[in-house]
Amino acid sequence: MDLVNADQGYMHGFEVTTARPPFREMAMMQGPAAFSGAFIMPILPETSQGQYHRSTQFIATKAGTYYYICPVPGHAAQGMAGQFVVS
Ligand SMILES: [Cu+2]
Repeated sequence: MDLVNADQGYMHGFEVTTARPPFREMAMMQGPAAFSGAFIMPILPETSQGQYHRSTQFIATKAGTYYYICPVPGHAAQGMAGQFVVS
């Protein structure tokens, strides 16, 4: 999984979590990463020097419906989240 932060104003990260919506302000505290490595710490916003990016690899070891969220406080609560289905 590659995360590129093309946002010029905010940090963003990535996590596939065991938590389920509704997500609160501190959504990253509602549950651990669903799989080992399914987490990218928030990365800095885009600057005039370019975009920050980070990668991770993980294996989704158990079928089910999970959610991906941005772990920056408030972002998942504002909708920066979605379903992640493993079949
Ligand atoms: Cu975010």
